[in-house]
Amino acid sequence: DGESLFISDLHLTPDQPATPDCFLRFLAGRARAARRLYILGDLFDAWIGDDDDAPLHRAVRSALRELTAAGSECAILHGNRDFLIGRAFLRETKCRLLPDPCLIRIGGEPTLLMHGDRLCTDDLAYQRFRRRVRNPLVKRLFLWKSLASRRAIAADYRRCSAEANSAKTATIMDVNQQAVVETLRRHGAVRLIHGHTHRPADHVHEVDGRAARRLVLAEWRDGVGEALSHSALGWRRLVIE
Ligand code: OKV
Ligand code: MN
Repeated sequence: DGESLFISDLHLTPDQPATPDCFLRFLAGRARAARRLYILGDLFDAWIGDDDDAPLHRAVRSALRELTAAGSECAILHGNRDFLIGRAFLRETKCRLLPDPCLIRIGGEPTLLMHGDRLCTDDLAYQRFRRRVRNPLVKRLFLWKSLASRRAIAADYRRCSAEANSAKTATIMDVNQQAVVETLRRHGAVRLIHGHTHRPADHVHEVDGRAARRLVLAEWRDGVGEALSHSALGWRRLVIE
């Protein structure tokens, strides 16, 4: 039933134009030949509201609209950075927003899609931040502010986060193994696809005596990306240049 592509962690920003260029070529080419594109979070390095009129955001919105108009489906999950992607963006691009986690069937197998940040349960400071900014009232108050004040607040957050992360160990910033197994068990999934950690790998976990696979997507950087493909040929990782 056609090819499905999975990508995440493009962290698109005008400061590094090679990656948006690569993504726009991907949307006009490889993605258009696919039946469905899944974006598993952090498409953007920052998202402070759908009304952001930066040229990069406009270009990406119209390229996604061209993709869906050409007949490919595009589903998107919120990442930890672009969790404010909202209704106006979805209306304009005709992308579908999926909940995190989201259970789909692919190749007959129950497969769980996540961004991945919810699995990093050892990073208590991040989970606290996550709860605070995802609070519906806090989000609403933020979106009521002018674009200029939202930009200033976001710049502050990024500065603090860079400082905090440099003090954290690699294990704290990876997924918690127990959280992975519990999540797979709770949803009856035999496969989990996520990004966020920037540690691309194929893992096997034992869940109630059965093997479950965890496919971690790579980040896009310096104009090179990765897409995980599922088709009649099975599962493959594609290099996107
Ligand atoms: C996103 C992350 C910056 C991590 C702020 C309420 C509040 C939303 C926000 C501000 C920041 C998103 C929206 C951004 C994620 C960072 C730095 C670290 C680890 C508020 C609602 F509290 F100020 F009112 N934000 N931006 N980080 O720049 O895109 O995920 S962001
Ligand atoms: Mn992330």
